[in-house]
Amino acid sequence: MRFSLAVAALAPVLSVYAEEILVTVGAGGLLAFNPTNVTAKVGDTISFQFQSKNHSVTQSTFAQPCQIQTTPAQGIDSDYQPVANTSTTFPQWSFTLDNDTTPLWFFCKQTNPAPHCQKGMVFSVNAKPDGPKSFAVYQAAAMGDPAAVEAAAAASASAAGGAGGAAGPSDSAGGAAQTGGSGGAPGGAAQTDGAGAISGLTGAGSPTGPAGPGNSNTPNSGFRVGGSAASLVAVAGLSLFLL
Ligand SMILES: *[C@@H]1O[C@H](CO)[C@@H](O)[C@H](O)[C@H]1NC(C)=O
Ligand SMILES: *[C@@H]1O[C@H](CO)[C@@H](O)[C@H](O)[C@H]1NC(C)=O
Ligand SMILES: *[C@@H]1O[C@H](CO)[C@@H](O)[C@H](O)[C@H]1NC(C)=O
Ligand SMILES: *[C@@H]1O[C@H](CO)[C@@H](O)[C@H](O)[C@H]1NC(C)=O
Ligand SMILES: [Cu+2]
Repeated sequence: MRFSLAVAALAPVLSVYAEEILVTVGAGGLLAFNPTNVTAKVGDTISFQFQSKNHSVTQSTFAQPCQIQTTPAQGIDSDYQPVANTSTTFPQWSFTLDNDTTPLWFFCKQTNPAPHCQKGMVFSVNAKPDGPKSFAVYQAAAMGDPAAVEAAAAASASAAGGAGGAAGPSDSAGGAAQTGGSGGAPGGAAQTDGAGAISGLTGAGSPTGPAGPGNSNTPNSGFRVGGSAASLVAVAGLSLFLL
């Protein structure tokens, strides 16, 4: 990856304006993300807190809401994040946006005992409410509404060659992903997906584990998770700016 002084000069500006957007997953035992859709800008971190059951945040395309994206790049994926129903700490996973002009689409890949995606457990970033690729159409298509399925396919076909879901967290070439605050507890074997953006995805320790040294100010960590909850952090793109 290239690193330029011009980019370095921007880093303080970006960090001042970057926000952390919090999204709960399965809050109240529901099969839902809350909020269901967010607007974010380059440098913002979208942080998911898994509050119940055994959900995931998995990137799809607009056209196929309940399948992980495989082209033009492998979709990012928190993988399953089980939460014991007696747990008082919750796993967390996040990514940093490196392109805010292309909407991103996500679903929960849990299929046991029934597919959560088809029950509407989907989420979007920067979907345009009034465009053909809206969150509402995406969710309806996920739930199998025939008109929405058709509309999703048509909208994707007409966008082919253009966006196509190209730019996203999975696209930051070189995968300068950096683990943020992982708990210091044992048992957290690093998991590597092999795909670009989540090459740095690292499993944290157990949810009850004490915060480890990873929680302190790692100089090039684009995102930091406080507290003792386990965290899985895939930071794409922005970490380059903070090197
Ligand atoms: C979470 O769900 C996955 C997929 O259904 C399953 O393989 C895994 O065992 C579950 N984990 C727990 C702790 O229930
Ligand atoms: C907790 O989970 C177990 C099985 O995983 C279930 O049998 C039990 O009813 C749950 N308790 C509550 C309070 O939801
Ligand atoms: C998108 O999320 C907002 C809350 O952030 C909600 O008010 C709105 O209804 C959602 N859009 C759709 C289509 O569900
Ligand atoms: C964002 O993605 C779009 C569509 O792939 C692309 O045209 C645009 O150049 C990207 N923007 C940046 C800043 O990379
Ligand atoms: Cu789910």
